[in-house]
Amino acid sequence: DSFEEQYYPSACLVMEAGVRVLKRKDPPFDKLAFGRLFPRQKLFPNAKSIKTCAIVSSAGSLAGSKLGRFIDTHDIVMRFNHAPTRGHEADVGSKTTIRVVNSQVVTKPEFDFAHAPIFQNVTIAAWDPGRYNDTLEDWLTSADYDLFTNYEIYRRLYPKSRAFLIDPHSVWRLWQSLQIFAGTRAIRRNPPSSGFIGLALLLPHCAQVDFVEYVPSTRLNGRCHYYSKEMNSACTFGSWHPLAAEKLMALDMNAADDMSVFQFGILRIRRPDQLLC
Ligand code: NCC
Repeated sequence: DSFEEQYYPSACLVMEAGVRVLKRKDPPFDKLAFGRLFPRQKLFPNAKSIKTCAIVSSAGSLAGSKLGRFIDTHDIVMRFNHAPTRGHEADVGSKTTIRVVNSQVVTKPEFDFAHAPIFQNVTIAAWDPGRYNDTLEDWLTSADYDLFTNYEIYRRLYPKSRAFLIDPHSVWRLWQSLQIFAGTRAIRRNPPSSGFIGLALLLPHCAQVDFVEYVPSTRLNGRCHYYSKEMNSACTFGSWHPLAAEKLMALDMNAADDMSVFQFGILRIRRPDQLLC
């Protein structure tokens, strides 16, 4: 096989995973009372007016970046888990449109998902991988962390909230896309990180995504998060999630120059033209 035949744009692979939120009409939820908890709205109601999006990783090297103002200029700003903005505005901005949260954050008492202000007045996309190849029925009883209980509490407390569950099958399809990209190099048999899931969820809605401090810049400082003092390089390079492969794939999709990526810490990913895929 020639090289030409084997090459397929990474952004197309990510789009084809079709990362999505569950809807009321999706079987088996169309027949289950639980499915009526899903919001009727779309994930992004004003889809047509979205031009630029920013994804803010939680990386320690955002500390001192002064990227806050740049981040806040985007139409949509995505953040992860319980990553705060308060007290860090200069570096990470203050606007939050959507939070992608993992099922530990929904479940563990210390995050107080149903009441903490950080999870209010933003769109929530919560995910749990379940087991590879499980059906959605299985997932309801076999999630890694039972996110359903607190999701229900949250939705009943705030019926107007925009809190969605990510289709776990689509998370595993994204893992498969990552494996196709990695080729013969083996990747971890664990789901992608919230960061990569967030990118795949956002890209279909956004012509241009600026992913901040995902591929590490020269500010790399060994810290896990910008909001804590914990030192742990595994947060950046991965131990459980196939994080290094995700970042190589994201870099493969990048359209910005090296100065932007490695000095400023901004990766620019364009939604691929349908003709390209
Ligand atoms: O740390 P976490 O990730 O919340 O970070 C969100 C996303 O930012 C990117 N990141 C983070 C740190 C870093 N140094 N470099 C990065 O690129 C990653 O893309 C990451 O996904 C998660 O993905 O949900 C994760 O969640 C934490 C943890 O559960 C939550 O923060 C709640 O405490 C996981 N850590 C542990 O379970 C100990 C982490 O593995 C993945």
